[in-house]
Amino acid sequence: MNYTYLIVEPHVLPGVSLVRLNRPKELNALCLELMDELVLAIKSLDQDEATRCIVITGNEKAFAAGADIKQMSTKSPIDMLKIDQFTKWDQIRKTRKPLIAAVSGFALGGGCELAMLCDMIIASESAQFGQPEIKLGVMPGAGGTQRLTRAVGKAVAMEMVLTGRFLSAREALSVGLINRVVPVELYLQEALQMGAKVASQAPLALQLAKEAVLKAFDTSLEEGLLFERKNFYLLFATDDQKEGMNAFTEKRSPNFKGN
Ligand code: DAK
Repeated sequence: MNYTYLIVEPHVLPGVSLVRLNRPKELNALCLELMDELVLAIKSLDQDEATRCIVITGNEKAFAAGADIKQMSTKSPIDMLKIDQFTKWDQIRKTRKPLIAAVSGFALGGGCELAMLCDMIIASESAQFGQPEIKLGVMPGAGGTQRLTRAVGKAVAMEMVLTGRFLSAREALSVGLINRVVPVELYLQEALQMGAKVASQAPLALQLAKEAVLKAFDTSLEEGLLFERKNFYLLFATDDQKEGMNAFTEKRSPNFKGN
């Protein structure tokens, strides 16, 4: 598949595929066409057996500066309803494989929301995270009030959402929004290495573990523990559970096959 707004590099490392947002002149603003391509690319990698982890990145200057304001500015509520962007965002949210965002430069509005929709975020020292929609007379619409608040707590989320203030990478790390900050020249490599570490684990265990962690966001502790337990039991039906435990006993590296 040829993409206009993405560069997709399958299997850049064993089990790791890379999706680069590629609309550099517009700071990777997430126009509708880019979002369509992103949904397609992620869906096809999610179905690709040789991909066990997906890394999403932009470029040094911008991960993504948000939804395309120029494209959005003339839309009516009915246009928005018909375009139904939420379904696309939901499709990305339902990706079974782990998603890692490698962020440098601006991650604003929908860009910050896209990074937060990923399971982990590796940032360069120049990364800036923000929800500046308030300055446009609107508010976040793709998780910026919900995922952000769950990640950083009410005080920081309110400040970001109500004033539009950006967080530096260091601040984002200190409030728990991201996993790691590294020098600019290393952020992608670091994210890919993290991806490779993830990809070396048993795929079904990854899928069920991701599901269980995400469950913690929308359930009670009691229900979450029950969900976790069922996923845990289920993994004992996999070949990879036998392989992982046998490999430990035999003092060798496991060879996970995804069954
Ligand atoms: N949209 C369109 N174009 C953008 C853009 C954006 N979000 N951000 C930057 N650009 C374009 C600029 O217009 C400029 O294009 P030209 O004028 O050269 O043609 C080019 O990228 C370079 O930008 P600047 O010249 O402004 O560069 P600077 O370094 O001076 O400033 C900046 C960088 C990131 C601080 C600035 O560009 C900026 O403030 N950008 C807007 C950031 C922002 O407000 N982002 C939030 C957008 S609202 C939804 C899902 C999600 C959303 C909504 C709905 N549904 C599921 C329904 C999300 C909404 C948003 O993200």
